[in-house]
Amino acid sequence: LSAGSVESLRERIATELLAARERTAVLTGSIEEPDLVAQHSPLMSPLVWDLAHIGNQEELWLLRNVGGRDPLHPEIDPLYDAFEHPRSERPSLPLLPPAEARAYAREVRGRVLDLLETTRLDGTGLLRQGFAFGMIAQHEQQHDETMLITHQLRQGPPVLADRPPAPAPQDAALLPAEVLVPAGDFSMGTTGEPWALDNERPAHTVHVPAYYLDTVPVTNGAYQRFIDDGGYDDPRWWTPEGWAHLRQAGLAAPLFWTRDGATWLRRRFGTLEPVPAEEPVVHVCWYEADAYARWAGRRLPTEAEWEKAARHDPAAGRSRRYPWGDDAPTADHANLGQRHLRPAPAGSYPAGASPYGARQLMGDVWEWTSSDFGPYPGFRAWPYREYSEVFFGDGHKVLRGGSFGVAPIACRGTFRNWDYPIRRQIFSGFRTARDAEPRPTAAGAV
Ligand code: AVJ
Ligand code: FE
Repeated sequence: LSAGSVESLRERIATELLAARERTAVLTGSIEEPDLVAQHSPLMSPLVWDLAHIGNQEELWLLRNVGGRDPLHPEIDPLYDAFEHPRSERPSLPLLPPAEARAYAREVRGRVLDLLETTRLDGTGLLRQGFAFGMIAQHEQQHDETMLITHQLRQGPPVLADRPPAPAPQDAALLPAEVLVPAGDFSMGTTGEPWALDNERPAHTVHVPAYYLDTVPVTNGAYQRFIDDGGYDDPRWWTPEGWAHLRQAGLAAPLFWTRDGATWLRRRFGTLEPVPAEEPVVHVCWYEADAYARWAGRRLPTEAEWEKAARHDPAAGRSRRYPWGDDAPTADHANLGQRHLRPAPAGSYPAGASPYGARQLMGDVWEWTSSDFGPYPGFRAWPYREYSEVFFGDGHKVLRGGSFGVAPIACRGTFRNWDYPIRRQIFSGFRTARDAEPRPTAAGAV
């Protein structure tokens, strides 16, 4: 890196760390103390845990591993190690109270900004193009999305200021229902993206047979037709595991939906409102997405299909960072960064369309794929096994694209999220696909 680009990298890191901390302040500052220490769902940590965990990871990776500093408060490390205590146990731990958690995160950050001034950002390993700093800014933003999920699960009146919805799409009614992605190779994953995480690496060629993909995510209106058609009462559409889960958990509609006579209402950050038909459906589990797709005569896309639609540029014959190209997302490209507290109507963001014409692949809702979370060929756990490797082969399904609660720094065409197929407190939706050519049958005949 040239001296000039090292300096602009330093500035970019400082900006990203600040942006993450401002968002953390919104998520933890808008709420009363008892609500910071309470557990709002056994699936989530108390918000005050996320806050101190953010500071603790920052201290571990930047002050200790990069800076070689001694631990500030070694006795608190086990409290904030995500692998030491499951989320359901965290409220019973002797956690730092809110004022101390804030002071700790602030103390770490002050020292990190000093370290940033004196650190060589064009090193190797953790310091290759400032990787550790980028990883930590992403980590804070990932926990900010986690805290946003906790806000959504919390009962009681709203505390987050609602934001105006995204502008209504102009040409949604004119869009084709699906786009064709012709058969061919594409480059999946990345080797050169400086702040990509280990599970996105390395780049490798994948052949993808021709398929059709929904132009936009499945909407609430379309999902209501599945419900109205008895979709939750018909085992034909569900895998055996999905049907067993439906029965045991009593699934009848997306999470946060309630019926009021003939209308569906949803709870969104403390407000009960009619379900908007034109918005992508959110808060469905993988089993629901998979069942809807089968009911519609379709299927979920594989992870490779999703990524090819989002990144492959057929004219140039190469993969790009985002559906619209290589430039960082702006407010015209995608609904990201908690700018709106909801998905944007299907068909929004024409400037964010992919070369194949698919829209809203980035932002709005995480999209379930049919794929299990596993390593790419040549995967190497780095810099710690607990980010990805320990989750491989454990029944997690991959989600792609990112929700309205994902920050631009934590979103790329290669970014992989994962969760269990029963989970739906996350901002999860989906789109469907179908083969464009008949596939060989088991007998080998077409
Ligand atoms: C990538 C969202 C599954 O929250 O468990 C945060 C991100 N890893 N701290 C998670 C993460 C460590 C992770 N997900
Ligand atoms: Fe974490």
